[in-house]
Amino acid sequence: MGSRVARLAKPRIAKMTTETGCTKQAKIQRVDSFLIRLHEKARCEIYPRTTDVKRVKVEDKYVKWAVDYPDYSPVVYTSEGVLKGPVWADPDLLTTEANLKWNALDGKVSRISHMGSYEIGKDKLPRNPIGRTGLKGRGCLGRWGPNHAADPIVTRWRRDEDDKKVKGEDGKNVLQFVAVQRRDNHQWAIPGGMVDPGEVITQTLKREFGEEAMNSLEKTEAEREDIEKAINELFDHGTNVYSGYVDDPRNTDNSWMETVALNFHDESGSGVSQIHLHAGDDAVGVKWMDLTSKLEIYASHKDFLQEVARKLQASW
Ligand code: RP5
Repeated sequence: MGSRVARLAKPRIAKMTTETGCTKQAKIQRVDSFLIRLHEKARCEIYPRTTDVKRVKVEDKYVKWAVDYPDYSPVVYTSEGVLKGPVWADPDLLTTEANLKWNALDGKVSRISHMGSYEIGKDKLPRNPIGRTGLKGRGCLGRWGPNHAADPIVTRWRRDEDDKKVKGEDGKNVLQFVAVQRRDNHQWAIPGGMVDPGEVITQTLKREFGEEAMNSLEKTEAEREDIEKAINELFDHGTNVYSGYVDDPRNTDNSWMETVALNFHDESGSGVSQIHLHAGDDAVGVKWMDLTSKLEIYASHKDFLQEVARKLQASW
């Protein structure tokens, strides 16, 4: 697909930050310069975790809702698992009535978007802030509207046997990040996860990193305490990288992923770098991976890593 980019309305990050109870260390700042591409992965033909659910093709020029597209007839799909109504899913608004509070904190569930106020269509369903995806319903996402996640980007400088920083082709030092291999599609990714209702972002970041990159769920209590201590130290100082829409292949016209991505950098190589990595929970692999423009990873994660490389003046 084309590489066109769209600059979006300034996100209402500050409001979101207080409502999700973000702690001081992980304070979110607005990222004005971040460019969001027209979604591409959110228009992938075969819907994830299915073999035969095909999105209707939406050409670049028809992605934006503002462009008239009277013939638009998206395929309708919500997975069986979501329709069974687990705790993390909303009622099915295509078959039942429910009074969900759009663009607001709805009990403990945040239906507030980092992208500003989203529209509600004539069908009374929230509209994806980037535009059409070729699929109506929730797919395999639980929430109508934004589904909030958090992404911990843990980095260190790549070093050689003599402990010297390794340089890339552009003469800049090479950064590495902790990457996990996702169980659902085997793609490499940042070890992020969904924010539970009422949970603060720092809790999500620590929990997901512990479960996916350190396998904390399968450790003894004593080992878990050690992991917790290491994670608490590591996650003490984070810098904001991005907050907003994610070009996730699971997105639909009415449900989409949003994230808050923070960078936890081990400058000296004596902190995180010493942590023993062990894949667990939703991850089947974990490793330190070089940041480079050649990376092929999940959703919009490459964009977040490029931003980290820019901030730390690393090779890309
Ligand atoms: C992506 O999905 C986010 O950036 C985050 O990494 C991830 C959260 O979903 P799960 O890993 O919990 O499936 O959009």
